[in-house]
Amino acid sequence: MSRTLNIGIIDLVSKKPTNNLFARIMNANFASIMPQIVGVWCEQEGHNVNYICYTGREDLINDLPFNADLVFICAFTESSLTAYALSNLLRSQGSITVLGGPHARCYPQDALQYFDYVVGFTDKKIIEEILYDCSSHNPMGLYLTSQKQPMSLPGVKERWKFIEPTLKKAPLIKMVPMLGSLGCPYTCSFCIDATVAYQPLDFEVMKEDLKFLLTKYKRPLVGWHDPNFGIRFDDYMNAIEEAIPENSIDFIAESSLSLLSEPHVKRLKRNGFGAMLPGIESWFDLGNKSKTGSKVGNDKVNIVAEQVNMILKYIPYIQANFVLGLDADEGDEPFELTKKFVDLTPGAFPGYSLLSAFGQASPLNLEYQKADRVVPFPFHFLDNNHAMNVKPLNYSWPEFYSQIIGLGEHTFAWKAIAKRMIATKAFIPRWMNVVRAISAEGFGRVRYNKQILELLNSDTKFRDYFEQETTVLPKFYLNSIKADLGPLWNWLPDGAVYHDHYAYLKSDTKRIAV
Ligand code: B12
Ligand code: SF4
Repeated sequence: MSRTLNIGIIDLVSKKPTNNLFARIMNANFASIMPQIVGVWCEQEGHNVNYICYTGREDLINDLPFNADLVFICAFTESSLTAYALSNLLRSQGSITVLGGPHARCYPQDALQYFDYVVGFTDKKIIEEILYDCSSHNPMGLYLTSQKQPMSLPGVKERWKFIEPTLKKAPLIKMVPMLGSLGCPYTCSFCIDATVAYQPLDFEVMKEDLKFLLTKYKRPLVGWHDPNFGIRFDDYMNAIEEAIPENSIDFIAESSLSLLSEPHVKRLKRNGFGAMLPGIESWFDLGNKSKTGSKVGNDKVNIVAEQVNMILKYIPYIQANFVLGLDADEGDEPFELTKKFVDLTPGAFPGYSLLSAFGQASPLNLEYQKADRVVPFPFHFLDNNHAMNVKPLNYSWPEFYSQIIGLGEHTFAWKAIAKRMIATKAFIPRWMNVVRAISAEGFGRVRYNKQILELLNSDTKFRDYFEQETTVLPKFYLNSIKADLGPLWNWLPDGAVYHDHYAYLKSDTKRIAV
C-alpha cells in the first residue's frame, strides 16, 4: 500500500478577486464537475482531500493547501495565468502540481512548462497513475491523457461532500452541476467537441442522483453540463420521468435548436426545464445544428425567431448563443440581422462570443494557424469576450469593433432591457436578464469594447499588435494582468504572459513527420 497523501484540489471559477453582483450571485453555481470527481477518486484510494472552489470572494492565497503533497488545479484558459502563478508558489513549498480542465486540453504544450503533470481526457486510471508516481517533473511536466472520454463518472451522491460547501457560498440560486453525456454528434468546426464522439453516461446513476437531490432540497435546481443536452431525448426524459415526480426539480441545459421541436419543448416544460441555452451561432453558417438547412440570412432569422418565441411560450428563460466574427460573416448584414432577431424575440437573452481559437481545441484552429491569422493575446483575455484571437477574414479590426459595439448598444439599450422585462414573465428570469444587462456582460462589455476601439484608432503600437506587426504586448494588457493577479503577479513565472501561438501547428507537423 502506497503512503497516504494530502491532496489539494483548486477549482478556479474566477481568475481574480471580484465583487461584481452577477459573480456574487452566480459564481459558486459555475463550479466544475471534474475537480469534485477527482476528489472522490482520490478519497477512494485512501488519500486526504482538501477541496477549494475559488469564486473570487475567498482569500485565495490564505486558503491554499500549503501542506499538500499533490495539488490538482482546474483552469479555463482565462484563469491559466492565475493557475501558473499558483503552481509556482505551491511548488516552491514542496507540492507536486497537476493541471486539468479546458486549458490543459487546449494548450498542453504551454502548460507543461509550469506543472509536474498536465492531463487531457481523464479517467480514474490516469488519476491513479499520478497518485502512484507523485513526483517532480521539472523543467518539463508529464502529459497524460486517455484515448477517449471516460465511460462512467461518479454522480451527485458521491460528489455531495464537495457540492454542499460550494453551494453554501451561493446566496440566492443554488444550482447542482450534473452530467448525462459527453461529446456531441454534431461537428461545428470551431467547437472543442467537434471530433469527440457522443456517449451517454449511465442513466441509472442519473436516476439515483435525482432521487437523492430531492432528499436534500425542497425544490432542487440542476444545471446540466452536457455539451449538447438531450441528444437521446426520449431516453433522457423517460429516465427523469421514471425517477422523480413530474415537475419536482428545475433544470437548466444547453441544447441545439434542432432538438427543441414543440413536442420536445412541451415535454421539457412538464419536467421542470426552466432555462435553455440553444446555440444559433451564425445566420450564414452552421445550419445543421438549428435544422434550418440551406436557409441563410433573413430567412434563417425569421425561422429561428419563430422557433425561439415558440420555446418561450413554454420555457421562461432562453439564452440564444451567437459566435461573432466567423469567416462566413461579411459587411453589416450579419450584425443587422442579429439586431433584428433581438427585436423579434424580446424575451430571449442573446449571449455573444467572439470567435476564439483555443489552442488545439478544434481542427479548424490548425487552419487559422496555417493562414497566420492567430494573434497571440495573453491567455488571461481568452474568455470569448475580452479578446478575439483570430484576425477577422472580412473586417478590419476597427470595422469589427464598431459592429460589435453597435450590436451591444442595440441589445442593451434601456428600451431593449424594458422590452425584455415585459416579455419575461417569471420573476427570477426577469431580474436575471436585468442584472446581466447592466453589469459586466452588457453595459460593461460595451464600455470595454469602446475602449479597445478608441485604442485601435489612436495608439499605433496597440493597432500594430492586432495587425501582427509586433509581438510586444501593449501596456493596456500587461497592466490589466498585473492588477488582476495582485500578489500572485510576483509568482507568475518569467515569460508566462507570452505563449507560442503556433504550438498546435508545430506539434501537428511533428506528429505527421513521425
Ligand atoms: C458546461 C460548460 C460550461 C458551464 C460549466 C462550466 C464549468 N465550470 O465546468 C458554464 C455555462 C458555467 C460555462 C461557462 C464558461 N465557459 Co464553458 N463550457 C461548457 C462545455 C459546454 C462543457 C464542458 C464540460 O463540462 N464537459 C464535461 C467534462 C467532464 O468534460 P471535459 O470538459 O472534456 O473534461 C475532461 C478533461 O478536460 C478532464 N478535466 C476537466 N476538468 C478537469 C479538472 C481536473 C482537476 C482534472 C485532473 C481533469 C479535468 O477530464 C474530463 C474527462 O475527460 C464546454 C464545451 C464543450 N463542448 O466541451 C464549454 C467550454 C469549456 N467553456 C468555455 C468557456 C470559454 C467558458 C466561459 C469563459 C464563457 C464565458 N465567457 O463566460 C465561462 C467560464 C466559466 C468558468 N470559469 O467556470 C470554453 C473553454 C475554452 C478554454 N480553453 O478556456 C469551452 C471549451 C467552450 C468553447 N468556447 O470552446 N461553461
Ligand atoms: S452542437 Fe454544440 S457541442 Fe455540438 S459540436 Fe456544435 S457547438 Fe459543439
